[in-house]
Amino acid sequence: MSLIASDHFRIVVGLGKSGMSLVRFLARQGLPFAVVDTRANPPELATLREQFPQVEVRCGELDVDFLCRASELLVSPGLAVATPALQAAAARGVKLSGDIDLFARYAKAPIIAITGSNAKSTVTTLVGEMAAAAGKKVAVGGNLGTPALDLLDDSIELYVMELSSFQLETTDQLNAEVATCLNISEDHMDRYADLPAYHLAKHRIFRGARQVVVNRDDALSRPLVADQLPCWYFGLGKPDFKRFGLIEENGEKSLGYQFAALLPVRELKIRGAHNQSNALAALALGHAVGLPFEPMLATLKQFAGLPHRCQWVGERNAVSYYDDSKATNVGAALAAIDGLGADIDGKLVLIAGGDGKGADFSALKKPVGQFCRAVMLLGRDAERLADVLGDAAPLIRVKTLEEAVRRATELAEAGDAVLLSPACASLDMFKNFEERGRLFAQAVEGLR
Ligand code: UMA
Ligand code: ADP
Repeated sequence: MSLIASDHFRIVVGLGKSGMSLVRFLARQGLPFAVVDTRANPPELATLREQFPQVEVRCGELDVDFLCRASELLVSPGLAVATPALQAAAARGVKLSGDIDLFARYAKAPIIAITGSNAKSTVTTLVGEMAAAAGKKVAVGGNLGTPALDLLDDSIELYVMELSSFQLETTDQLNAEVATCLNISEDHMDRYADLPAYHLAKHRIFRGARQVVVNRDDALSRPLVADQLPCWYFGLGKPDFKRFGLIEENGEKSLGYQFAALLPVRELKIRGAHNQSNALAALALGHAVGLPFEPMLATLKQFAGLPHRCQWVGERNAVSYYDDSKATNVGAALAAIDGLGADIDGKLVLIAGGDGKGADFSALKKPVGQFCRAVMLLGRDAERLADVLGDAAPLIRVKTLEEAVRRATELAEAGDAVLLSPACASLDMFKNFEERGRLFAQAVEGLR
């Protein structure tokens, strides 16, 4: 029995990675559909024309009358549901949906669903590795890596999904076995009217969840769900019944569950309080689906972190260089400045700036004042950052990442760290955060 009606005509909105995964899925099911994209030349156009020449594609401004020929629009995450043409179609009775909704309808194995402003990729990867270590046939993806629909396979025993607020906007019922919103801080304020609107999108992850994992250090992560729903907590405080936390005994901190220490923090390769929180979240999620502690702890001991997340990339004259290019919002940069700042003997020379996505940078002023020797300012929102940072630290405007690394190196003293943690997206100057990180590492490599 097909789970979606075959007599309905659908339109895939957007022809990027998600759009192309939708095309493959609908074609596999033999369902009728067309594709639209607002861009004149969307990234997957050539692939679509080559592999599915029979599919109608319309590029350019969205035509509401055409959209209304569909019973359902499958909207890519890059387009907001609030887009006027999509809203006009919805007002005329067309259903708005997305790839994650479809994925949830077809997935036959339990889903671990992970969202949050930061730490999604780290925790998703960790839980995926824990499940594999426990011998499960696991599929990992979503906002990270492989699009959700491309993961569907009836032999899979567990799905571990990173989901963005963009994907959740079109997700009606996810029905996850366990869902979590790891943390909430301001991000994507160029897409959402305000923080509550962004929060609302993220919390759609809890729809139909059978269990939830809650960060007790972040009130905004707490879902509005029925009291009887099984709930597992994590946080940096002392754990209690059904809680994961940090236990301190004889001056040594350990990850713990309920009243037992599980693993000394010093055995983790990932550094900083934020990463201890991430390790605890991963343990809570794995425990909720019945993964044994032994393989989960073995995974934690081996996991060295993902590239571009506070990644050590080199040392010159007793100055360390860290690539935190994935810090595309203020919350992530705060975690790096506070975490690394408290960890090193010297001071930080920070490289920040880029596309601020409408964020309020003011929370950066205090930690910059406390931990930074100087700040190199780069990219479109450099002046907005400068206005907020004021006299917290000397501010130096630079034009390129290479210049930023060179000037930072001139200022850094032995024991200091040069930290690329931009608090901004990269797209004003780079292809993506990976390219920004790679160029930073190259500039460090090129230092004499
Ligand atoms: N776009 C248009 N017109 C359209 C459709 C898209 O201009 O008709 C633009 C969007 O505004 C956006 C870009 O095209 O700037 C890409 O959008 P898309 O929906 O085609 O993106 P995909 O290629 O399908 O990739 C998406 C996720 N991208 C976004 O949400 C922007 C990818 O996450 C994800 O890996 C992929 O689906 C597979 O699931 C990337 C991302 O940046 C890594 N995510 C954001 C983040 O992590 O902060 C949410
Ligand atoms: P996401 O997929 O949500 O963007 P990542 O794991 O890729 O999350 O990390 C993104 C950024 O957030 C990195 O700069 C990383 O150092 C930082 N980060 C990781 N964990 C946390 C946390 N618990 N709180 C705040 N920032 C974090």
